[in-house]
Amino acid sequence: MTLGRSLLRRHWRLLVRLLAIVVPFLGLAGLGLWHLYLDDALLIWFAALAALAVIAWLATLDWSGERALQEATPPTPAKPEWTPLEQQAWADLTADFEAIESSPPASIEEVRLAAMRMMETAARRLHPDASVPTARFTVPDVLRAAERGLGDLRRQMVQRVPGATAVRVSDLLAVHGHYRRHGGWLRGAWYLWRVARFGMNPPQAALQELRGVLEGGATSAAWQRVHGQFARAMAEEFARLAIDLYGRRFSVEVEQLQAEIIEAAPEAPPEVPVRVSFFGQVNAGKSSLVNALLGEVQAPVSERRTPAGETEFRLQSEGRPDLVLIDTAGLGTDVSPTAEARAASDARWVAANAWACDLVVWVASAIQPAREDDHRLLSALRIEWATHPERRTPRVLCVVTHADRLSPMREWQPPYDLDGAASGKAASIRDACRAVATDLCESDEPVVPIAMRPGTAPYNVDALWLAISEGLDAARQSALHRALFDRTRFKWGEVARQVGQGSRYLGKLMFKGVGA
Ligand SMILES: Nc1nc2c(ncn2[C@@H]2O[C@H](COP(=O)(O)OP(=O)(O)OP(=O)(O)O)[C@@H](O)[C@H]2O)c(=O)[nH]1
Ligand SMILES: [Mg+2]
Repeated sequence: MTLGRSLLRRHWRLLVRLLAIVVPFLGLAGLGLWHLYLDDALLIWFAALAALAVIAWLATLDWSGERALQEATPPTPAKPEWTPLEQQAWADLTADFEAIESSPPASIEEVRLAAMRMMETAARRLHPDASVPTARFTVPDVLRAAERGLGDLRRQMVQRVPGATAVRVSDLLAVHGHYRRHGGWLRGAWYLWRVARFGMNPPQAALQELRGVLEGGATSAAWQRVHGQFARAMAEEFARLAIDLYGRRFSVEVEQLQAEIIEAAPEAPPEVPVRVSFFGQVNAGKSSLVNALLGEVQAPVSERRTPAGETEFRLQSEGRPDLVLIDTAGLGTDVSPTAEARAASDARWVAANAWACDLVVWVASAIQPAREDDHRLLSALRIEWATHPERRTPRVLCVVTHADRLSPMREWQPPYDLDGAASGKAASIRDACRAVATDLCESDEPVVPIAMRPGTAPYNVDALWLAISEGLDAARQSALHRALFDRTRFKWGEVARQVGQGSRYLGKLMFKGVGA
């Protein structure tokens, strides 16, 4: 019902035009032109036809921009894997898409100008500080962009253009040649026929002429709309390429990256693993939480100690996502004497941790209500993330441990209904979660209560798995972007390899010739 209404609201002018064309002919079919003539109703019928033609013409007029508003194509959403900055570039380009749809470029020069304008918009947004932002790409990047653009175009043609794979260019040239040679004759014959039919049956000829005019108007309006939408689709495709180009997304092939990952760990799934960092105060329960997650799985895990002193565990198990769990050292051990020394140590901590993972699990103990360190460092992380919209930021998830140690202390009979909060324990757990949410979390970040009493099965780990899996898509995008970002940094080793291969190729050319 609503769909029908919205279609009617958007396309009522088209409907009026169609009715204006169709109704008189339906009338003709019912009554017959001859009867109209006999009943002296032919003039009335012509008058009705003229009135409908006027209505159809009025419907094509644009009253105070209302039509543009009603018929505007809804904006196409940005690609989910883009960074906030790339999403902004897409939003900037929306004005261009609308302009192109309402007046599509009519010449190659106009297409070139529109393309340059879009590239400039994307480049300025993605490289605001560069002196020549439009030149911020490498030659292999632009070749890769062209390869993808042309590949997409080929796919579209093969799928959507009838006869695209059967009709050769020579066939088209032959048709064009025939038309140029014989088109004049054909057009002349058509005009002759139109004059002749006036002699044979004047009312019918007049009707057919009128219908031609009306239909011509309707089809040209429809054609303009199709033309505009096609131009917009092309512009959007081009803009996607431009954003990927200036976002350096063509610098590394995802397939190449995956091949490297398989080479590094043949037994692992062929995707960039999502890195989950566990931060929190000393004794908050970070290591216990990592163990609780690892303890859930049957497969063995590999453990690795990083130079920074963290321990990384690769979690690989049937039915669980491929994750690297990073158990970090507790916060709050820094006893710097001065504010400057503390600020410097915070900055070092942020530099080491802000971009090292795709999901942050902030572990806060329900029985350690002093959270200044957590708040200060998490805020510092958020500031670092906000100042780099060109990168994908990790999601944050808060976990409240030691739920079993809340009052009443002696009671521990999970599971608890935290929404209903019937018992005193459930109310305490809920209050602890609210306190952590207020102290540390932003509105859309989940808070999961957990209890890991030594010697007993951990409570509520399933809810944590659920929260992790809900953020997993975003975390995967972030993992891929982090890997791409690391790979596009300048590397001396790669340059040395290229120099070696280039010199070997030159040597071959000089001593053996091209075919060697
Ligand atoms: N009762 C109870 N004890 C817990 C819970 N979580 C952790 N513990 C205990 O708290 C102590 C500290 O836990 P850890 O997991 O080592 O804490 P951590 O955050 O890794 O500490 P650091 O590595 O020193 O920063 C251990 O004795 C755990 O058994 C919990 O939910 N309930
Ligand atoms: Mg620990």
